Amino acid sequence: MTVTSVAIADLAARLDEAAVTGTPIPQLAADHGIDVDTAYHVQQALVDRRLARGEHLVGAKMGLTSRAKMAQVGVEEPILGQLTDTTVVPDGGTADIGGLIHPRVEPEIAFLLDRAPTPGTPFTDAVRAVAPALEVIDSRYANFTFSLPDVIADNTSAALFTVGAWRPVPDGVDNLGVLLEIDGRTVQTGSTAAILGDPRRALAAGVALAGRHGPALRAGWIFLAGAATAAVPLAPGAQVRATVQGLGTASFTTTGGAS
Ligand code: OOG
Ligand code: MG
Repeated sequence: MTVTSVAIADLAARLDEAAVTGTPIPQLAADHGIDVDTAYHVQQALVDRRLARGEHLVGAKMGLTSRAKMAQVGVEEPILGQLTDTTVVPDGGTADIGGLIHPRVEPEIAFLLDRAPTPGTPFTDAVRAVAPALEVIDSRYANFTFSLPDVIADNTSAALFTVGAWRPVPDGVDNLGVLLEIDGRTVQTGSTAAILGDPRRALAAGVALAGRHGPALRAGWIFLAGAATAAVPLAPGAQVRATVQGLGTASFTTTGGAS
């Protein structure tokens, strides 16, 4: 089925409005014949609406790069999304989740891109620094339930993120312990080994997806490799902290209330 550019713009508008108003919507892909390729076009139209409102791209994110994440949402394929400046929460700062629908938080590892990586760029050439990170995801679909094209169109559920202090790239990033704490209690533990066996593979996968579906990754961008553990529901007034072994922590406190 051919999906017209009018239909793509309309679906992007629906997803955008769901995010802006904090109102969940039904899944779109099955009813509108949206395949993976078209879903990335919807994602681009959605992000373009935000850029037209003055937001700027600051990075890209992988999703569904670990078994724990795939199992949690029932989608078994890594996906690529886009990160804008208004979704950055400073490390140690306050994350306002009041306008979100059903936010969840997950621990991440972030890469700072030294140059625009292309297929075959060695990891140590592509990446200038690494950091622990937190991502708040918030599916715009009712019940946090979606198909692969649905979640791609919804910019991979991206909502907010925090990056801790950048560190030089350590000798290995492939087997670092990952911890997620809420209010001082450990709620998830894992290892970066869960991220495609080695989070460097997440960058390679992101480069490949960007090559097929754009936009190309850029020098200076932040790249989130995808959570090593399942995501955890997030309430207001929570103190949230991710630790990645050897890299330190990223943290925020939540305010607001789920609408
Ligand atoms: C999709 C986003 C997944 C990750 O790190 O795996 C993601 C979702 O779970 O809603 O960001
Ligand atoms: Mg994530």
